[in-house]
Amino acid sequence: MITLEEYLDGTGAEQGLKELVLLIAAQAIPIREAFLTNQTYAGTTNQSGEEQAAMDTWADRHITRVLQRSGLVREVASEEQDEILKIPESQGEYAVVMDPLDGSSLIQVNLAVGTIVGIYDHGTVMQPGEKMRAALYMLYGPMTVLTLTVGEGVQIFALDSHDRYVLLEADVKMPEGNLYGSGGLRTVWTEKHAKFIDGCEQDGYKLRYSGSFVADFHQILKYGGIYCYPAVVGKEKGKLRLMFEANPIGFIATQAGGAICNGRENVLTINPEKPHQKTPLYVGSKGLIEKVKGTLCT
Ligand code: FBP
Repeated sequence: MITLEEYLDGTGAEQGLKELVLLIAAQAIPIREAFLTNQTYAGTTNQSGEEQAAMDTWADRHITRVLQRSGLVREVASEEQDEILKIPESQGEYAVVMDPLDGSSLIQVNLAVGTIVGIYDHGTVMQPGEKMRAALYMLYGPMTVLTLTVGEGVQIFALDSHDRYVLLEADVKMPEGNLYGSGGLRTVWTEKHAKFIDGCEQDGYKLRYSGSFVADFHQILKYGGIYCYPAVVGKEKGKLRLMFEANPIGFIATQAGGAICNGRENVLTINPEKPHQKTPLYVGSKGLIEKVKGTLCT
């Protein structure tokens, strides 16, 4: 089986980017080990006012420390840190955005959660998603899976018994499938979003919504369909963060032939104004994203 290193050596990725991807991917091992002793809540809240799980802050501190010491990264922006961390002493040219532990409300019930990462060059995180150099997520499920793009399609790797990433699936293409999931309570959905979901249900789509964006997206990547966290009444910006969640996942979806929008436009073209800004989010099979725009824009 092809290893992650061998795959990266076969791409056009420069040495620094290869090292950074390998370094970040390797953190799945200590993160997995930390679940056992970090089952509670940290007693603090993040910039979005959400209670932080102990694993949110553990993973955030751990990955930030590793990136600081790498000499490869000049800026880090995290869902669990209020401000962008600048590393002026670093010679590196990369900037990293991350959701250190997505789906943290599922940790205590042992369902799949993950780490979402986006990598930019030119040393700043305040760039549209389409400018990313690479994006990845580590999914902690029955297997530890790494889904990666360095701008040359999407590859899925799995950690083997020797803690090496081996290629599980190459050049993944997102099919036009029939799975759907939507966040937000139906009672506060907009009329147009409800109409879109009703249409999916009438067409026999199957509901898949676990409470973990990264786990739900991985199903959509493999089987096709759509994940939605819409604008709702009283929360017109939705819940998920543009820089830490929407952009890295949207970059991967687009590289796999899928698409992402906020109901009107491609999220990856949006210039971020502030690190923790939120966006309504629809990501999935291209045909379904066109249907979303067709429904929400009329
Ligand atoms: P975090 O766990 O990183 O805060 O992510 C947000 C999230 O948990 C997504 O993973 C998930 O899809 C969504 O929020 C669930 O929201 P809700 O509980 O409102 O359905």
